[in-house]
Amino acid sequence: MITFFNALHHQHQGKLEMYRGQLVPCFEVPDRVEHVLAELKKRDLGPIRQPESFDDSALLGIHSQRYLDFLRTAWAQWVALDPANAALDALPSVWPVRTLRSDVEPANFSARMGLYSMDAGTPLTAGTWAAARAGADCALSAAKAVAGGERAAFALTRPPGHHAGADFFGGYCFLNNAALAAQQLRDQGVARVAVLDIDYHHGNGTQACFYERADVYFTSIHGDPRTEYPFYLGYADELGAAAGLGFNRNFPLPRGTGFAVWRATLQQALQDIAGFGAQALVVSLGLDTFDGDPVAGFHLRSNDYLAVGADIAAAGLPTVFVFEGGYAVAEVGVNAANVLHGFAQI
Ligand code: Q9C
Ligand code: ZN
Repeated sequence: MITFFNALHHQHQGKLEMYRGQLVPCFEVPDRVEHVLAELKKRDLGPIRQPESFDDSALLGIHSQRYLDFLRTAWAQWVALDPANAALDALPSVWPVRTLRSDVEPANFSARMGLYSMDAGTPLTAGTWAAARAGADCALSAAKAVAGGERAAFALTRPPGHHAGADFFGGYCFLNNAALAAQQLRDQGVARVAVLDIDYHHGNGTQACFYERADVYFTSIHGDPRTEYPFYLGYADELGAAAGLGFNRNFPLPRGTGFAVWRATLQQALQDIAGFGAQALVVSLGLDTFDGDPVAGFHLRSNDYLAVGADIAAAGLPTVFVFEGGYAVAEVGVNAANVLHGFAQI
């Protein structure tokens, strides 16, 4: 397995996120991928490389031009408002909800932040664009390697991606790395691609990208959105629409779910992926299903992740793993490496 590592990831370093009426320290920290990298180096899981640079056309298969233009220039606009802003992160505080217009792009910076976001928990920082852009290159490189005949590749990057939509950020995500990988596999000639999202949180962004498409199947196992972020998507009755009807399946599970039920659900999702006739698989690899995760509520243990990897390998598909959530920083390296190790042993 080849790992594509985002050496620029630390350029995205949020300070505070809004949570229950307070600004609290960000959970999505650079140390997360450093722990994964350190653990990969201890094991014999294959080479660790820098990604290839893709041009923006690879992003435009998933994201809108105006969103990319905003992300690329947002920090400069924020600092232009007041030079003192350079010491702060930018957070949105107003959104175009129902009855308000999202087709117009106001000149006001705060209004534009709200237009292109879904929550106030995702700070935009000086290096956000550089980090997210290089992370997308990791996901695209991993997909290209797998399309080219590698059995598996791992995009080791942050910020994560699966909450980001075609034209919005949120849930600590800016560019949807898993969606970009799936689209890249399609562009490289793979006819049927499945995305399996095993982050604790529903991959609303990825689902939305492919909701009306029959060529990319999306399935997700996650905390029930009635109580868990992202709240407004991820329910069992979301089956796809138009040409995509029947190509989307969600498995919301109650907060508190343990490995036995979670694993049986994984088996069902993998059976569905086989039934779809997938020729390649993208795994949104969140490790926030871990028992000790500070923002989530499932109870998987470190050893369980070996079995997760083995179960995914048993599907027998060329596989791109994309790093997503997982906020128990001291354990996230072992947990991620266990999935990849379990996969590689089959
Ligand atoms: N105080 C990913 O795992 N809300 N995103 C958490 C914590 C947002 C998680 C509240 C969770 C987003 C990629
Ligand atoms: Zn998550």
